[in-house]
Amino acid sequence: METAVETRLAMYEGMVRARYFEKRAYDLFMQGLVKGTTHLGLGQEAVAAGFAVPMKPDDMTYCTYRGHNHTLLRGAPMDDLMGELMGRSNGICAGKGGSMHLTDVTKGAMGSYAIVGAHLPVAAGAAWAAQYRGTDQVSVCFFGDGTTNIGAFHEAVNMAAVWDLPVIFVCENNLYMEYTAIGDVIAVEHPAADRASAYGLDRIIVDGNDADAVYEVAVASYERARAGEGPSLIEALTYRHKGHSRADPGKYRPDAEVEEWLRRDPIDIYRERLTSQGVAPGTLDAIEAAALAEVDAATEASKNSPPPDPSILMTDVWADGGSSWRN
Ligand SMILES: Cc1ncc(C[n+]2csc(CCOP(=O)(O)OP(=O)(O)O)c2C)c(N)n1
Ligand SMILES: [Mg+2]
Repeated sequence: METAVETRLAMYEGMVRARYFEKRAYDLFMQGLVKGTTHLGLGQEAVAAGFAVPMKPDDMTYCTYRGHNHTLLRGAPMDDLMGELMGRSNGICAGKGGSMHLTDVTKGAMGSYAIVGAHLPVAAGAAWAAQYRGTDQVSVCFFGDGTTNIGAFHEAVNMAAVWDLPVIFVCENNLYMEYTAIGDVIAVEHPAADRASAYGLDRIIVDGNDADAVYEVAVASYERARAGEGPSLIEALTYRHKGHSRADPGKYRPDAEVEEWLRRDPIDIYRERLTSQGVAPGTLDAIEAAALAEVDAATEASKNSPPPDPSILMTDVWADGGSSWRN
């Protein structure tokens, strides 16, 4: 079935908002205004848009430290995300979490996890809760290619398959871990897809720079999960435009490879496709201008917000809002 133009414009808007947000985050990092480290998903926006747009509001997203785009696209307010990156009190976690810990439970953004692989069993557990309660929610878990060499990946995928859990495991294969190419440390070509059969799952590979293609596999996996047919393991082929984190120039990557992937920019590809199919360029220009204005406003709001007061240091440490569990 043809995807509605409103849906496709929502994906374009999501990708552009994520792109501008992260470009600004990079600039602010270089100015010393973003504290701690940052891991940008520049170049990987089509994966975030293709999965987030068809989700229902109470579905759950679990992502990694490279999770700005996923959290933003679930509907977390941009001001609050920018404030969090800058360690300000307007931040989504009151400035106490930073770039690697973006969370907005009210929007189903169930956290960004910095320990590689740790969130896969958590996402499977959330899916188990949804199955037990009969809520019809799906749990969507994003992770990188390198994560497929972590034990928790195999434990979570196996358990999810055995129990038919409504969880979608999405491997964003950007070809690299921190500084090591995934191809140097696995015996198969496709880190997630080539392991799927070990858990009785289909081998699914999608062009992660094509929002329409991602959307299609996302919708199919959600339908399958909601029908009680169990998990999906999807490998999305993509590339990060920048280095692993902070100011890493990513020099371990061959120039020709970087250039090739820059030519396959998911936003450029989608803009060209939409206009060639009859969307007025002015419509897309307006989306871009609005996104830039939103980023400017979020930057200003966050610059004007004070750092968190030291008195909140021990609040929100545990689910009851306090820290008494430590005693
Ligand atoms: C258990 C664990 N081991 C090592 C690290 C250090 N580390 C952080 S990111 C990363 C690479 C992960 O690569 P991948 O899964 O491909 O994700 P990407 O960064 O490419 O999105 C490593 C080794 C960590 N955070 N957690
Ligand atoms: Mg990777």
